Amino acid sequence: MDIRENLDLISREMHEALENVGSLQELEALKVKVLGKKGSLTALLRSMGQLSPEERPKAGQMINVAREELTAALEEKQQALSSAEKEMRLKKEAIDVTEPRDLPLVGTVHPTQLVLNEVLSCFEGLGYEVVEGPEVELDHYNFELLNLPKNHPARDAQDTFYIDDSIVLRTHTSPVQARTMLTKKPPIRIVCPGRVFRADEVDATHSPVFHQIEGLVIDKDVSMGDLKGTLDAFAKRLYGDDIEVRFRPSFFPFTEPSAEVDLTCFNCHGKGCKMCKGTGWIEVLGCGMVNPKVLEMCGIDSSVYSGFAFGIGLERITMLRYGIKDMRLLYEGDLRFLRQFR
Ligand code: 2NL
Repeated sequence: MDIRENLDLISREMHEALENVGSLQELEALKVKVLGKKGSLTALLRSMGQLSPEERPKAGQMINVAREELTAALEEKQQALSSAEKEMRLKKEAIDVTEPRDLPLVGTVHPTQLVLNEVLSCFEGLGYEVVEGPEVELDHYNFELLNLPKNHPARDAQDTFYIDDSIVLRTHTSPVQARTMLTKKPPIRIVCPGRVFRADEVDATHSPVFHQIEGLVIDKDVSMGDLKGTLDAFAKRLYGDDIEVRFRPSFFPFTEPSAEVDLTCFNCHGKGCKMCKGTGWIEVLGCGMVNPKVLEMCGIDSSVYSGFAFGIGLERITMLRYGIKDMRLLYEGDLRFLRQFR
């Protein structure tokens, strides 16, 4: 067989084999079989030594042309295979962005925080500043400056968590106001929200940890009328324009006179229902004119200045606002409860 026939045979065989090659691996094997060191075309090239010197250039040229043609065919197949493989991989890895999925978990604002935000923005609108202070307090700020002398029942160990003789967990946020009076000159208009602690049992209306918002205004000529007008604005802003406030005389050591404040029952609007126990009124806070003794102990001249103060139980007004019957729901973190406040 001469070179021409051999080349045609090798070429035909390779083209046939190429048709059936299905992977890059198979293609590589075919390449080795034809063009490799022991490949058929390489063998043909080696056999040229048996030809006469006159025949060699022609044969060499033919083999080279064939080699180029076969290499190009292999190359072309390789391109086709690798782009097919890439396409397959892309198809397999494609993400269907329209596929339905579980909704992401989104948190909600706690009802106590919702009500706190409302109360704070109401008082901020009236020109008050929000002030916070430490939860662990000196007896001096928590009791002494507020006219709660050493033998007062509110200081009994059963109500107060003592850290030691002179340090307590604050039982109200009043020490924040006392600290402000000691460091700032009047006029003072502040609201002090925060956690407070009392050695109480846990039940539907009590918790040893709860939240208060206290307010304090000190200026010249501050009157009980200013206090009533302020709380009236607060009540209407939070519960609606048809809500009224009612003062009942009361007693606190840090205010004189003192009052407990009722609002028109927002459930029955004054008609009388289960929520207000038939009275048409709901008690929401305590207040009064700051006791001159307290002003003096906090460095404010009570012959020049007067002031009012009030204390709101945040959990209580939150429960009233949303009709929550058991305070424990506010602390337990049950998602079925919390998710209702979207
Ligand atoms: C209540 C009663 C009240 C105050 C808190 C206060 C603070 C200073 C001076 C005078 Cl620094 N008073 N705070 C006054 C009256 C009542 O809270 O039953 N809260 C739930």
